Amino acid sequence: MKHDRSKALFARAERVIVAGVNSPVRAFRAVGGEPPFIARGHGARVVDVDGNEYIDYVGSWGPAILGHAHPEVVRAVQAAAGEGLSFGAPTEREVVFAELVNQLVPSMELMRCVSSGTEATMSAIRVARGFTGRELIVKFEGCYHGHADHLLVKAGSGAATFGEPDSAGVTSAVARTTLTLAYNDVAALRELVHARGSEIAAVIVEPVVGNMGCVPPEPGFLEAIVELCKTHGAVSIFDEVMTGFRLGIAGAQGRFGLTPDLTTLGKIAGGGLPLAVYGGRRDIMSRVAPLGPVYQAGTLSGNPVAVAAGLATLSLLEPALYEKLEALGARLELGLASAAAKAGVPSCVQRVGAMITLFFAPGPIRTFDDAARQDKERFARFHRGLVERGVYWPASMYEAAFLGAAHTEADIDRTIDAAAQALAG
Ligand code: HOZ
Repeated sequence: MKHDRSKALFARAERVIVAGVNSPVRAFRAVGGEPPFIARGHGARVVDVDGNEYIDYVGSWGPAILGHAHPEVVRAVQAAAGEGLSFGAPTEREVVFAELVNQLVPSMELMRCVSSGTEATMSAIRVARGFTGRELIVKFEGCYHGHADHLLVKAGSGAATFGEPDSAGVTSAVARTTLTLAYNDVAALRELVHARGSEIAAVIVEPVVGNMGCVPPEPGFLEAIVELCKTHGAVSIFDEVMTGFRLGIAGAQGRFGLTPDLTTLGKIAGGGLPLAVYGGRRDIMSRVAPLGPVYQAGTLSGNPVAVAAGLATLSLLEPALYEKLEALGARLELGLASAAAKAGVPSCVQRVGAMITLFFAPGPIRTFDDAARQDKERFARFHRGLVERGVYWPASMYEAAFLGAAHTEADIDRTIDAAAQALAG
């Protein structure tokens, strides 16, 4: 595979963009080598500027559930763009979009559109604090909720990838208001909430973690969060930026039959454009300005082109899609597990629906500490082996891979072959 044009672009990029990329894991520093620069994507494939084609399991880190450049989404975006890019005023499509989100995720009685997952989680925390009049928030180690200061504490994703789970630049006063616990540790959660429940504004969680690899909740964990928050007057927040519309049409909360107080959505909700949503209980969301004193605003919030992409995407989601993703996911899970076993690599595969991770450590992986025990070098070799064989896989052992509607059984089988070779190498 030739990468001349990517290499030249990366050299130019490094001179003017931090590490040559606009989001850390894209730099490939955790896996060695340099990132291919993507020229275009169609369906389940991306093509780099040197003409190399890859089966894509990054899927823009989640949004691309329908595959890249889905014609109906592209048409909707083009039509909306032709009518004007941004007005900073309400538009009809925002209403239709919010009504659809409410219909698909009924816990979101009242909501606000923002432009990124970070904004959604940051705003959800603020409204939880404004509603309860309390300061503390509880998060779980290895969960990543965007890069707002109070959420960059024991964070997963790129923060964990580069050994900075507690980012520099976050004041100790802010960090002290975030209490952290191990994911899946119901006993510790119970103990903390019993001791300090009257100070806790919110408990925020990725209902299935994607930002330390794919880590499912154990039975009773999410239930305990919702229940304990209810009992102690705190706000439960399901951060479904990654899981929303991915693990089912009603996200993780639909899959597990739970009703959090607040939910954050992004990625698929925006169909590939910058759009995210936070919302939930009417009494809580009624604290947001101008109904209440919690301020949040944005020039590009509910941007008409982004809403058009989100609306077109959500309108195309149907039960058959999730059945297909489940079947493809099971095929990939089985194939990766048996390839790793044949190669004698200590590992385990964890999957929930269309989110999957091959961990380079024996399972089960239940917590961030488990995920951190992986063989980093082996993962890096595996990643390079996949990319060389035309499989575009997340460049961090802390990021889940994603399947989409455009993947085929033949893609999965090719990926398993590539993985078997990469694991043997
Ligand atoms: N933190 C994002 C995934 N969990 C990565 C975003 C990106 O690099 O685009």
